[in-house]
Amino acid sequence: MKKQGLFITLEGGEGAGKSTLLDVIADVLRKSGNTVLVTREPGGTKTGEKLREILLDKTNTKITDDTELLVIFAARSQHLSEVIIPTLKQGHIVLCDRFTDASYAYQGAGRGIETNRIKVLEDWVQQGLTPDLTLLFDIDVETGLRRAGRRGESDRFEQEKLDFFEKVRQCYLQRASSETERFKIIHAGRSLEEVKQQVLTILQEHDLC
Ligand code: Z5A
Repeated sequence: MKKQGLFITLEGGEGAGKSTLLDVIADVLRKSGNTVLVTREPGGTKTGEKLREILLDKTNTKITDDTELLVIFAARSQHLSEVIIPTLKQGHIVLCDRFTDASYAYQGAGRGIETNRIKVLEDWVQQGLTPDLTLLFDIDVETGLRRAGRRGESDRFEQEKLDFFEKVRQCYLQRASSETERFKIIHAGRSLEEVKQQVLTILQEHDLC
């Protein structure tokens, strides 16, 4: 696919502060004259949001790991066709809360699905399209879960044990160390002001503000 826009993704474990920073980043980018589409995964389309409800519903106790992965990629396929690719083709910025790195971290490392099976779906659905920049909000698992817990009721993923989230974190860090150009790590355990400053520095380094 030929694209002219910029595809930025935000990744990280529970309570890392992605959603909090999403609006801040969009604001900064818009003030610098960019047109920005803010979206999320799973979700981002009418169909995708319905699939998200199924995925996060903690009463769905019988969803198998493979079903979970396939539903996530079904939502992603719709999201790419309906929203992400057309927006990039218009030359705009797509700012997406989670994308395929999350599938490797949660379904791969967390659930134990083989990486090459995820890669097959990635190649099929994305046809070579990958994020240009990924901000990884890294936080120690216990602090992140404590923060997320303050929001109230937990979803199906948040029912998992500490060990699951530790595997997710290590997978993200490992992916970041193998793709240092694309990934920028944010030390998300720090104060909100410090986290914002780290993000602004990265955006400046990329001539985005
Ligand atoms: N998932 C998957 O398994 N595979 C995939 O391929 C994809 C997703 C795409 C939904 O994602 C779930 O989907 C997710 C993985 C799975 N698992 N879960 N759970 P989500 O992104 O919508 O939900 P989330 O990961 O649970 O996001 P989150 O817990 O909301 O994290 P966050 O957005 O990074 O955190 P936040 O809401 O911005 O902040 C949490 C709290 O901390 C909040 O009260 C803030 O005010 C506070 N906060 C934020 N920053 C700070 C600082 N710096 N200091 C102090 N307090 C702070």
